[in-house]
Amino acid sequence: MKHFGRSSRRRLLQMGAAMGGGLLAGQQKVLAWDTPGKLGTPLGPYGERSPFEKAVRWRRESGTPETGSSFTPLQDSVGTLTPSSLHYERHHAGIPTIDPAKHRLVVHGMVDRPLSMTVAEIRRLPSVTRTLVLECGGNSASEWAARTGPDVQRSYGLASCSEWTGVPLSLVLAEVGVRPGAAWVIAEGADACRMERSIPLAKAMDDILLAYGQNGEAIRPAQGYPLRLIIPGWEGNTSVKWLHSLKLTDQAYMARDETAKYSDLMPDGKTRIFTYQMEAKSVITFPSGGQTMPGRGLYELTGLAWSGRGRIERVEITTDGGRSWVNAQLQEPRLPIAFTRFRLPWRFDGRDAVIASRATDESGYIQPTREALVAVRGTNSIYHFNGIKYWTVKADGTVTNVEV
Ligand SMILES: Nc1nc2c(c(=O)[nH]1)N[C@H]1C(S)=C(S)[C@@H](COP(=O)(O)O)O[C@H]1N2
Ligand SMILES: [Mo]
Repeated sequence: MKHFGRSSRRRLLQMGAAMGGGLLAGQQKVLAWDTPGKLGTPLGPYGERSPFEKAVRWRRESGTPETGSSFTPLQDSVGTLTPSSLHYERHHAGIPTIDPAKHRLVVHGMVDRPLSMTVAEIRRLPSVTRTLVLECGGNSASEWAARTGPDVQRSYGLASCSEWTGVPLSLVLAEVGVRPGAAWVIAEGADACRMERSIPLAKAMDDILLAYGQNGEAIRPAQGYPLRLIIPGWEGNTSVKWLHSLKLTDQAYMARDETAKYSDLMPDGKTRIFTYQMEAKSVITFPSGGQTMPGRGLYELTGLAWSGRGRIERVEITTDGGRSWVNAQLQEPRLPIAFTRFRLPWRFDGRDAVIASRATDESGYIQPTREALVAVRGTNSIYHFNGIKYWTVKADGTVTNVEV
């Protein structure tokens, strides 16, 4: 066990102690290595995963194949990053094929010096790199309904975490010279629907990225190649992909995706709009809906927590339906607005268990119960569900979604 850090070693010892020493009890001893005598496959120009690995995105079409969503298999994820090939996708008009040499970003409207820039020109500017979660405002929409999604992929998979590289938007805005009276930036994508969102100038001056890099290479076509907005902590819809226009205005556009969509009908008949902020949220990924426990014994219960407001401060776990809660271990470093992996040793003793996680972020915000959320927002909402998520582990080892 020499290769484990001191704290991991201590945890393994704790887990060992928790089950009376035999951490690997019941597993067969390896008597001899199976050493194949033939050469492996040759080197390759671009990597692929092992053919034994089968995790894939689950796709939901909304009318046509171009206008759907695909969901990250969170149940298969380890660590805190989402591989680019498994990043969730949400397209309103398919994935355009854009030649970066022909692409332009135009910054215009209430500015002193309008600019048209190539991607190469943007990449020459000082860049920053940040690991950030991107979550669709409609993630976990099924949780508002009485009959919830069957597994963590379908109910939580519209969230992924990547390392993004790009140029701060504030830098480009300083170059063009924002005119007095300008209060909004209207971002528009180059896809067939010309997706538009209105972004308050204060946020544009704060931490928005004109991103061209994802996990160490160019952004994938599905994620907005060659250029997209990355708006930290805000609903994914605002992070406009295939970005080709930024227009400074004194008013919001009231575009389709901020009025008809991505708005929340409240119980009193009024609609909340411009609900940009994503709140603290967490979910247990193992054990989770659709999985089957291989047997009784010691396991590591694990999952992901994140918050649009900053770092995750604490994740508590219940295995008795919410009667008692204990703190999970949090994987360091805990980056703001990024997936934080939590873990807890747990013994499945063959009795029904109702498990859930509850996250607290650095602002002190505590993830609410579904009931508390519904009491304020009713059940007309589609977006911004972040209630505590319960799974039932049945005596026979099957894991299901709790129906409310
Ligand atoms: N131009 C454009 N930008 C877009 C979209 C789109 O359809 N077109 N979808 C939005 C939505 S609803 C979300 S949740 C995120 C999804 O980003 P991803 O596909 O990289 O995960 O992009 C946003 N930006
Ligand atoms: Mo979205």
